Amino acid sequence: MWAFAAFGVVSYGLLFQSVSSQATISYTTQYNAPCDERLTGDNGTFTSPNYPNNYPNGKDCRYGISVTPPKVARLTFTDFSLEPGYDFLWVYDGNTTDEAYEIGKFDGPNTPGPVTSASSSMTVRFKSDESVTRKGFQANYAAVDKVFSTCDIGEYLCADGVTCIKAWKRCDGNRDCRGGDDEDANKCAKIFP
Ligand SMILES: [Ca+2]
Ligand SMILES: [Ca+2]
Repeated sequence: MWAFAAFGVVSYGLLFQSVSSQATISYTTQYNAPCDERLTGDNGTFTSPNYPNNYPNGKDCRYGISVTPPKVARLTFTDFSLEPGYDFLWVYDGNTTDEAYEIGKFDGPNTPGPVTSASSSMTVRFKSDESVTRKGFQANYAAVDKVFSTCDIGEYLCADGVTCIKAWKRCDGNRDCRGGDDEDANKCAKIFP
């Protein structure tokens, strides 16, 4: 009898937890629905919310792009106008918004040049603040072949295969490569035994 009662309380507790977390997830999804996008084709187009009309205030949108490996993604802006200094668009290499993987940050009225990832995925984040809006942006992406860099003498090629840094920046305590492989503890130990 007591054992059953206790079981009933536990299972009720679990049920309640799972219902409330589902409610949280669907609320979040709905809130971000007009804004977050997953783009999984090998090419596509996306825009800021409401484009070609002005974007709303207080938006924080993620566009997750994945192309077929070993291809990488090249992003090309066809229109661009954000409030300078307050509304921003960031581009990251990979499925992340970690600043170590940032490959572009843009604002203002000028259309940025193309941005290419080093991996098969790319994340674009667009954030507007609480006042003043502009038209926003329209962008295309396409799967392209990765072009590996050949670094000059005196440079180090990062693990992404495309970024060259000055050789003296290797193992100097600052993360200069995307992801920070220039500071890899094992490799640095070999250079300075
Ligand atoms: Ca703004
Ligand atoms: Ca470094």
